[in-house]
Amino acid sequence: MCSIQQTTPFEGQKPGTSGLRKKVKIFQQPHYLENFVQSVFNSIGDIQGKTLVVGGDGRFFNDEAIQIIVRMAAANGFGKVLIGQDGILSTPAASCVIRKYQAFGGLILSASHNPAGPDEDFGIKYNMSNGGPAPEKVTDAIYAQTLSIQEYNILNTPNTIDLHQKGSTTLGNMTVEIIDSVEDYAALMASLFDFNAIRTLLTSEFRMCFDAMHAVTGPYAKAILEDTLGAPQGTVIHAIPLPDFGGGHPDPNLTYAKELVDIMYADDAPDFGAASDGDGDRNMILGRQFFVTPSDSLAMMAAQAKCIPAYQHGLAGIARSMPTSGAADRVAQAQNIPCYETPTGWKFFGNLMDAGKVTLCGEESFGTGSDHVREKDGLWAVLYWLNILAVRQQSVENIAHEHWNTYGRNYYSRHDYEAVASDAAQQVLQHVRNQFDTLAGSTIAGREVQLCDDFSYTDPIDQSVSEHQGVRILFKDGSRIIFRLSGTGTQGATIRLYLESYEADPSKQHQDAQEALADFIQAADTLSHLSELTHMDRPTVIT
Ligand code: VG1
Ligand code: CO
Repeated sequence: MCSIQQTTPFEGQKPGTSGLRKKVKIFQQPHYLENFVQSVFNSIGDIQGKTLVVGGDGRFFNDEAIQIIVRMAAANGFGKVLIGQDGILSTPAASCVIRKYQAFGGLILSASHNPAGPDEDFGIKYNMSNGGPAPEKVTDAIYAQTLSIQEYNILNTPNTIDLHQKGSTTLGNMTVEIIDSVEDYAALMASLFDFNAIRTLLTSEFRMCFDAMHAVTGPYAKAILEDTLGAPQGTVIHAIPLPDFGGGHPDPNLTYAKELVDIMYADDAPDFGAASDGDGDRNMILGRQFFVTPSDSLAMMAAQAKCIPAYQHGLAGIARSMPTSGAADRVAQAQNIPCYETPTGWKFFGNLMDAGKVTLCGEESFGTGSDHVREKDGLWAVLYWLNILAVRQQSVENIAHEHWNTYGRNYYSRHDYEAVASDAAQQVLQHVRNQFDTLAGSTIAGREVQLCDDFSYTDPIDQSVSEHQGVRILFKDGSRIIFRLSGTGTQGATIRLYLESYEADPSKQHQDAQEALADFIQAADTLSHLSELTHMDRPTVIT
């Protein structure tokens, strides 16, 4: 029944910031997915008899991909495959399941916040036995395999697995177990937070709205917020996962989660609003007519850790991705704990968490998480905020204002220029690099430049080095302008421009971020020639 299929390599199967993401049409080519999966299996050590977790965000092509992966897992000698019911596992739930059942690893099928459907995106990534995304040395090995692959193993059977029926079956010599997608994750959440306090809050006058954006978090949010914690039915909107996410763009930011933003800025707005992305690992936090910048959210969560049962004894340390603002660093300093700065992508946090060096991690891109799993976790962040609100009995806005008053405010914004021609995007970064020498010591928008560099990171645990992780202009007062190319897009290039300026004076902490950063925004364009080189006079998305 086991067959060896001849194949030839495909170009471009290089995992990016978070796995391999391509248009569905590319993944549907004969042998394309198979080549990548076999390359993973060839790169991760002895898999004989081991357990593999498989699940995805339910997007178009999810189920077909799972059927192929299961037949390949059986033919390659895995002993068992654990699959979320209906093929669904949010990214943090997959991480939870890998850890809980001590699986060898997992394949997560998602292109996260990218749109879904026959003409949109699909993605796949491999997570290790710690539940976290494979580090670069593994993704490099996978890529090398994709360039030389000649054959793959697949079970030659007309049988398909019923993904809906919970329980165990066999395929060849392998056990296939369909597990509840929500149960293990919900149990983990209950072990971290004060569910009684949150239930009291959610059954009081307090009102919240959670937008699942027709993506994977719907069933999780309904089960936990409505069924377990007593929030009224209807608290979770767009709760049913759809293969095309309802035609939307499941990216929880001010542009793509517009419906929620409108609800939260209306006169009768609820007290708390939140949204998650396609695969459930991102979160956006809103108070009534108030938006919490993700970098601030990380800092505020760290500052309030003692409110939360799981973190009441304090944090070992904090880690943030390089473009994330320095707000968390100030909290770490006050708590006398270390703060690490890593390249963009959750895979860089795994070693630090495994070594017990950090408890909380965050990215400016609406990602926050802790060592409870090895992925960022959208619903976890929402429960964390709810637990804070239940204990503090203050509004989100109040908590933010108090925080700024204590630590100062890091004004922050990210401007994305999407689907730019790749060579123009490279030119923008190169143009900035060419000025490194003259910029250092000069004054931009009234501030003195301390240093310019191409960010490079040496992992403190395994000493691996990652270079070219973003072009930085660092100012003496802690302000920063950063240019970076996205590693998750599937069309041309996306330039991300990150802007940050620190304000210690409480009387100046209540401006609109775009206004407070206006001179920086202008200066960034002048020195990079961004709008001229890309022919774009404004960003696609501003957060
Ligand atoms: C983006 C974000 C990054 C995040 C990554 C995966 O990457 O900037 O912080 O880790 O997406 O998130 P990039 O390379 O496009 O900037 V997810 O929720 O798409 O898995
Ligand atoms: Co995501």
